[in-house]
Amino acid sequence: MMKEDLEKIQAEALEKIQNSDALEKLNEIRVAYLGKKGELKQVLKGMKDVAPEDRPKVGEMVNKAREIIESKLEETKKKLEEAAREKKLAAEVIDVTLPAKRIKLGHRHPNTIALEEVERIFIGMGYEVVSGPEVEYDYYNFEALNIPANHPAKDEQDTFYITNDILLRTQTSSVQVHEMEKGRLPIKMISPGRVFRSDEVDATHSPSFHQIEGLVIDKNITFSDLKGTLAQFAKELFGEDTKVKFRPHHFPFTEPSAEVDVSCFKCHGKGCRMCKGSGWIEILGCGMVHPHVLEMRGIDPNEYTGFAFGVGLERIALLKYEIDDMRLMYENDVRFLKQF
Ligand code: 2NM
Repeated sequence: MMKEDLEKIQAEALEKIQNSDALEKLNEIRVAYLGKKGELKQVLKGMKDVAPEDRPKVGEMVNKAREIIESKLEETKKKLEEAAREKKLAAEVIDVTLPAKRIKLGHRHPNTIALEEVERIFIGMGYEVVSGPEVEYDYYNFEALNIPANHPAKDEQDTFYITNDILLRTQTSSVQVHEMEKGRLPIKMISPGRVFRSDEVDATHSPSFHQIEGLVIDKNITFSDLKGTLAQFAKELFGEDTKVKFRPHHFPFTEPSAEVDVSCFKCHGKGCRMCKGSGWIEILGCGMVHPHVLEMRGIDPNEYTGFAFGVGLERIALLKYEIDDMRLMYENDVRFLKQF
């Protein structure tokens, strides 16, 4: 009788184990059959009705059934665990053919992009890139450039003085004076760098901005060389169909001097907001190096001549990238920078 009960319990347990599809269910089955109040314990409770001589045998049968159920539970548990692991691995498979995540790179400042573009153009024409000190003697910034003591540019309103004769350079021509001083000719250089002027901040002014000045000194350098050079520069910077226009101007360090306009690269001369309707945009100042400037550096103006030009880097960058406020250039807001 008891044997049949046991066999029935065992068969039932094994079937339930066989049909279970989750680890939690196995646990429920374990409790229901092998637990403190489980089916097998109930059988053992019925031992008191079993004849004493049969009790060891019944005990052995119960143990046997426990072992069988136990091992089936264990075996099924392993199977379910293995299945769960396979499922997890399948879900975690990496598809190496998927496109990679976009890598976020930093951005070059529009000033840097414009500088590298200008440098590339002049290096292509055989120029050397030279830098010099931002803190200068009055002599290199003004006097050697033929700017006399009473010149308005020397006013404290315009120039940051450190002492009476030491200042923050207002132009990078000072670098070119140092270069001429070395006495190595010919010279073919550009000097990009930071300059300082005591200006109020607004959409087109800053007390600290950047300039690129150029200087060529050799035998037989003429105004035609200057025109050809700047025409080529304008074409490379703003496009092949760009025209240049030279307007007479005055600088103390060049004679003759000119301001240069380029045909508007936006409207191609028709007139638009960018060129304020004129079709032309002013981009730089230039001229033939004043004989007095050469003489002061010990260069004989009868043997050597030269041309020079100066261009504002921010101005180029603002134009090229159509930025309408120079202040944006100094704020380093990533939302601004990442557009370039
Ligand atoms: C300009 C315009 C015209 C210039 C002159 C010199 C030097 F050193 F050779 F005399 N360097 N740069 C120059 C000439 C700069 O900036 C608007």
